[in-house]
Amino acid sequence: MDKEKVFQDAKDWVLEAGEYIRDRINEPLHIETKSNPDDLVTQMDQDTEEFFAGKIKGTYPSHRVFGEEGFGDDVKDLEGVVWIVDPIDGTMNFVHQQKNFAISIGIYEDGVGEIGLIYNVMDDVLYTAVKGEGAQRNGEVLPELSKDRPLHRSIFSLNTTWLIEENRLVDSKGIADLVKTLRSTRSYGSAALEFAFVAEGLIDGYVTMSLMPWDVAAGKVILEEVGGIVTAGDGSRLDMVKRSSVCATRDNIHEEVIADYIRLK
Ligand code: 2AM
Ligand code: CA
Repeated sequence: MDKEKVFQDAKDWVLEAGEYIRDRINEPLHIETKSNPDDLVTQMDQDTEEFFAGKIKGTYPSHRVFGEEGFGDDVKDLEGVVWIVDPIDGTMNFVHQQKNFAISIGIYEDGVGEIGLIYNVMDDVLYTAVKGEGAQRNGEVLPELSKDRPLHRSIFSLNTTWLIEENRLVDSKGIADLVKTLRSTRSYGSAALEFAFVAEGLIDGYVTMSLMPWDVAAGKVILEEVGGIVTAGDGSRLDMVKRSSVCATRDNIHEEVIADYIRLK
């Protein structure tokens, strides 16, 4: 693919979609639920994904679209160019707070993450990366992350769900030990923004036991461009077509977190 042109188009479309959402943020929402009563989706999630699918297919007919709301293709592998799209990441924040949500787009070619964009819509902050060319925040280069700070001086974002003993995915005692070791924890409610905040150095890591590819795709590209490490919770390579656990941190603490704290069930 023509990486520069695809990047420019993606950026234009993300900003356009963001402006559309901001203009309508105070209008009444049409909310439905998906897998459970807390799994929310709005007309805005669907309209925004439809907007991207239309732009992508109209401009790049050979590219595939892998999106949360199903307006794209039925993607089972990452052959060729695949746009992995979350039209609104942090839908619960969108519904309850009308802020703290993001548009997330990762563009992969033959399985390799080449372009990542995360747009914090209400704050008008755009994080971008092109593989091999570094990452930026609103056009300003994001520096490489510290390799010195130890785990006990680190802040992680983490959902408290993983501290509940009867959760199905992880040994909560290991996560509780991690919380005790860390300087502190945060919880932002948008995986994409959590990756972006690690890349920006606001937090040092993000650990979660269940994400879909569209929650991760852009964040992985952006974080890796500033020297961060993104794997599944057991340290293995992320499978970008399946649900997975995720451990995304600065370089020097990643192994320790995997080896000493995350015990997947
Ligand atoms: P969403 O808002 O696009 O659905 C909330 O902690 C984060 O996890 C959000 O990024 C949210 O994405 C994602 N998320 C919510 N429910 C999820 C689920 N069942 N599986 C994977 N990711 C989920
Ligand atoms: Ca979403």
